[in-house]
Amino acid sequence: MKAAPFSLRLLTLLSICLVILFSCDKPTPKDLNAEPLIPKPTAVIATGSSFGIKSSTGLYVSNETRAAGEFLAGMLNPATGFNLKPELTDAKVSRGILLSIISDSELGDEGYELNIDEKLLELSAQTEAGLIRGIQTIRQLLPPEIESDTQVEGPWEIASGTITDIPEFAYRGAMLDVARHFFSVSDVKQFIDYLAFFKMNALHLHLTDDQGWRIEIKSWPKLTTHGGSTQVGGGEGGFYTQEEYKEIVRYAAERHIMIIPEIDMPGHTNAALASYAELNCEGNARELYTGTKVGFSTFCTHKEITYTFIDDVIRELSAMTPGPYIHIGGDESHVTSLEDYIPFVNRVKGIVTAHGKSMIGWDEVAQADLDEQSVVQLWNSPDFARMAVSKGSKVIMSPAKRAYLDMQYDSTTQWGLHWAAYIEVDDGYNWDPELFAKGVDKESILGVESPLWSETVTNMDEIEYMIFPRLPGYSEIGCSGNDRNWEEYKTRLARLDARLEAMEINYYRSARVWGEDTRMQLVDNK
Ligand code: IFG
Repeated sequence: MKAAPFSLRLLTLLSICLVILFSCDKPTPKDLNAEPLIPKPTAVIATGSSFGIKSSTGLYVSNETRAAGEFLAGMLNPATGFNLKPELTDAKVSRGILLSIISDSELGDEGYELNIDEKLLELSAQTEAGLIRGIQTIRQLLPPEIESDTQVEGPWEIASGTITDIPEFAYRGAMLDVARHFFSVSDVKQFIDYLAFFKMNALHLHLTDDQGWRIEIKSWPKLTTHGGSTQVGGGEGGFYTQEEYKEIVRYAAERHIMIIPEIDMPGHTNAALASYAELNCEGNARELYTGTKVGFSTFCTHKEITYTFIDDVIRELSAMTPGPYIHIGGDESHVTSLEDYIPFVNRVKGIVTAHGKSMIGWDEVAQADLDEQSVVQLWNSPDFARMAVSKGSKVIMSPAKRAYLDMQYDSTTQWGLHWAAYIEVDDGYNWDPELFAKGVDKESILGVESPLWSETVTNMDEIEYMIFPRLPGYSEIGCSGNDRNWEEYKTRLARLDARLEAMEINYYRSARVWGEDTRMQLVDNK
């Protein structure tokens, strides 16, 4: 058969190249409303197309948004293999990624707006914190492969449309008990990363208890050299030097997460009482304790040295804690008489405010003289929470039977306790902070915190098992208030599994979320 003339073959070849060229550049249609974002944003409008991030994509910032730009580039570059760098510009940007600070009082301190079309992805907020929250949404809008530390194939496409997102509660946190079992700085940083992913803004570190004192206090060194030398079960324990604590604070601040250090007192103080004989009423140092009982220890509230000690501790801690709060514990002081407990808390509150901080305490502290600066953390007694509200204090909602991450999912869970309740994933989600305690209404609620106590939790795998998949639900409660329902949320949570697996998270594959059958399927697929 006669070959087609050269010009026709050339024309055919050219048109094929053009088709390929344009088709690979044609943005993939995507539905922003179908993305399984957690927490659910306040408002999402999908426009059906997508924005593709490429090695050539410009990342444009101002002086105010440069740090957020660095953070975004740091999040994108490892998996994409791109070398995105924030570029200062005050020119009008019509293509690429643009981070802007705008004034829009609607957005408040942490709200943001994402405007995404085929050419431009613009993230705007009033503050850097708002930009950081929006960057977590960009992360969630990218495929799970974005979590890889090493380069993987793209494409890296983000569904187009607009997202406006304003968190409901000002305080959205979790607590890590590093006293019963000690966790390394890198474990704490990993925990912070998980909080940041879900737009939480507070990490409460339970630094001291009967079993361990975990923060170096230079004026009382034996607190850590002796009091930090063991833990539940008798292991070697550990502690954070002040430099290590400052590194944790820095790492958290980069993600706009405030650190709230807790020195639990007058109860839960055996580690300090074992370190310094003079802190004990009878003047003898106690033995170190590696069990899991509570309520058997107390500072000597009658001795002046106790308050000198507390002042030294709060002074050193406040100096390296930029956040507004110091948590003074106050829980389960079963061997401190109420007539001693109340003046003790009042005096410690005075010490905390003298060092420029506001006091948070577990709900028992509501029995003392509070003010509108003080914050009470409801864990066990709605009555105490109502007492706090009557004294003008705000309340952080951490009801043990709904929000304690150390509660077992059910009777078969290998780790955790169940004195308050078994908390399956839906139990942890199906409650409203503003309806939980009568008389503790929305305007009295500062926010929500889910504590992880570590009597039975010893490493990151076990931490992950207990917090995933419940932590995402607490972030949604904190961000979305009561505009939620389990049946809808469950479908988004179920789709988080690919992301959790990409992050190599050891999560509990709850049948409440993934059902029994898919569980079997998973086994078959392996
Ligand atoms: N209650 C104690 C914690 C811890 C916890 C375990 C509070 C405020 C039980 N106090 O919760 O120290 O032991 O679930």
